Amino acid sequence: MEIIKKDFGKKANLFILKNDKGTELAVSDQGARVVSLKVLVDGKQRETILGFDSADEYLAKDPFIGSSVGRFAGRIKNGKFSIDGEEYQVSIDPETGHNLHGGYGFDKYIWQAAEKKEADRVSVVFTLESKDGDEGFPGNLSVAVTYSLTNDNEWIIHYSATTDQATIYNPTNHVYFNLTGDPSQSIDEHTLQMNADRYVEVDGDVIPTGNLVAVQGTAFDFTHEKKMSELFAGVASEASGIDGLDHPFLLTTDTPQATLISPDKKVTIEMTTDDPSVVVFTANFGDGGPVMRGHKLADHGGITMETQVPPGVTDYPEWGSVVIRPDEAFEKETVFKVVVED
Ligand code: G6D
Repeated sequence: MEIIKKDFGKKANLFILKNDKGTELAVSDQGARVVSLKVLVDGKQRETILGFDSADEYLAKDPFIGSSVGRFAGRIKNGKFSIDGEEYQVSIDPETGHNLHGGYGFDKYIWQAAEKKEADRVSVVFTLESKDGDEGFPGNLSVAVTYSLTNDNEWIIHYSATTDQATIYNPTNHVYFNLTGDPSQSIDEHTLQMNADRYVEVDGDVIPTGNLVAVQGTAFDFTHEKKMSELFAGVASEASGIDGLDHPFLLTTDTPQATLISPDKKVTIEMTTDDPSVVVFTANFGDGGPVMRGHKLADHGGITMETQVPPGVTDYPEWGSVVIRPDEAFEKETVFKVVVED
């Protein structure tokens, strides 16, 4: 296993982690993001995720693709939340009136990076200091996101954080999978299975309504393998009017909690997480997708698995806790295992 470091432009670096199976995971300190995950299929390298070729392109076209998201993944309604009875107002997007992905968030920064080699894995540890008052969030928050690649073809994301004041922290990674390797192909023919018994209903602004809906009998039932084309055909029945998925799913503890299979069935992603939910966003960009690696991104050209506490928890505290305190350690992990058919 090895790590190769390259210039990624804009003072950013690209780290290419290689394992003994010919798998390559490329990550950048710009946004502590994942840029590429290539596996060998029939002796040829196949890309499995969306990404751009330089730091510049991310900043110009879409800084969320593959990035670390923080301090809070998803939307905070009206940018308001409270901790121990004290109310906070964080920055809001003037167009929507809500905070999305922390506002001017972790995806925009160049993080510190340290390479690490161990017997069973190669890793890059990214760290960032978010100051008290950053986008209105309280507390000096020190965060670390470690990406590792193992010889079992596991891409492991480990999160840790400490704070000097009670604050909220709900990070995720915004990877989009497209297992065809071609961003101009939609994910229609991918198959998804999720051990999720309920989803969070959202309104037209993608704000949780407070209803947790049982998936059984709805278009959102992925408890058995289902083609994404079937979801897209059935999604009109859901109240929000969103053309695809942009919803949190509540996971059970049966692992792997999600399985995504390529149209040719040669590549499978198995997701296992400590988090209670996953936000699945099907890149519902219509004609508005960017040009990526020489191709225009198709509508539904990717699918995210944003593991996190469900957004909405700031209004519905019974959904979990995102508060971290000075005397508490914050640790969590998500694993995406790539299984390639021999
Ligand atoms: C997230 O839920 C959101 C989407 O609505 C947003 O467009 C995307 O990030 C960039 O998954």
